[in-house]
Amino acid sequence: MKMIFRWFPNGDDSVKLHEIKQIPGMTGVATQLSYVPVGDVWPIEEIIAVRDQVHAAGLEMEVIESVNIHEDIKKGLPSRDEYIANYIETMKNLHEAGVKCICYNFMPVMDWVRSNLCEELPDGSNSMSYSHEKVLLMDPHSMANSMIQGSNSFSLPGWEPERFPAMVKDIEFYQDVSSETYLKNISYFLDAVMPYAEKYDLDFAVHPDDPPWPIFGLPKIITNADSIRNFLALNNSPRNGIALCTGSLGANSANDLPAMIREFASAGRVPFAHLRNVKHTSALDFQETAHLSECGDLDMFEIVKALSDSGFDGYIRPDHGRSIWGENSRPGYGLYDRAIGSNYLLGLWEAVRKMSSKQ
Ligand code: CS2
Ligand code: MN
Repeated sequence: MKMIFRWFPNGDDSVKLHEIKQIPGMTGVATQLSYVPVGDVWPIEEIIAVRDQVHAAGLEMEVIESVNIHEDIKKGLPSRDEYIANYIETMKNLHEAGVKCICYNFMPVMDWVRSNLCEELPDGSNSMSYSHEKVLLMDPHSMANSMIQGSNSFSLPGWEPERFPAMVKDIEFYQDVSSETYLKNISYFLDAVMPYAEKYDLDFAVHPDDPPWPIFGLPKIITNADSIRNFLALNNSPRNGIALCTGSLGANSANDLPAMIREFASAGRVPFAHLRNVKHTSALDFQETAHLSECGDLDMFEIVKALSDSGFDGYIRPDHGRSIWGENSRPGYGLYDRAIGSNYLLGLWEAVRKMSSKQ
């Protein structure tokens, strides 16, 4: 297992590499060329320049989060072949730079959605929250505006401004796309890239839908154990895996995360885990919390134990943290709370490993 930290290059992060290096147990970063337009090839020189910067700080760059998928691939348009060819070229370049795992998502139009990026918690810290009722009252533009306004001037993953002009039309397009058709479009992509994932030794980790239920009438495909089974069955390459995000899947209290981990990690299909906690405020509402089990509704001990018992040997990163101690950062991606969270998770990992070796 390797503990890593999400970091954005080119000055687009309040957190510095040397600060990440000072977090005990941290081996590397999950990063991305966030400024390359979705669908373009990532130039090898630029990948290597970022990698060298990461290496100079004494960290590894084995995970990319995310190489995003062009909307034409998701829509199944004829132009998808060109974008898939570019994706494969990017995979080759990442492999040459020593990357081992690519995290991505297949969420149509928008990545994760929250109704509030800065909700105050009882202790005076703040974190992101989701109210389904509030989201239903928003149209895509007001949603995009509220995300950008709450972003503290950092780029928000999945909310790149170049996506906005087409957003309403894209949402309309998907109103007639059934889940079956959408799954066929995913299958087409997987069939094209998996042979190269094998050739270039790249584990693919698809991120679950966040939140794990439909909004704006968009198809959702990775929300629970059944849908993950379907997704994995689309392509049986062992490289076709999931990014097990406990916060995204855990927003639905019906999801039994330790059971899901036991099933999918034991099958070798979990190369990457995002660990964070959530508190359900009602069936479709939740608040992100500190990582500690007692702060939310997820049992982080059981989650880490399930990973260890399943022989998990991939990457873990602390996912979204709270904003504490007056830190000004990209929402969910400050230094302090994620550093605390990572060391809590490493403590759990050490404990379950030592306990299991004594049995
Ligand atoms: C999010 C996503 O929960 C998360 O990890 O911040 O933006 C995530 O990085 C992407 O969905 C992965 O492609
Ligand atoms: Mn996540």
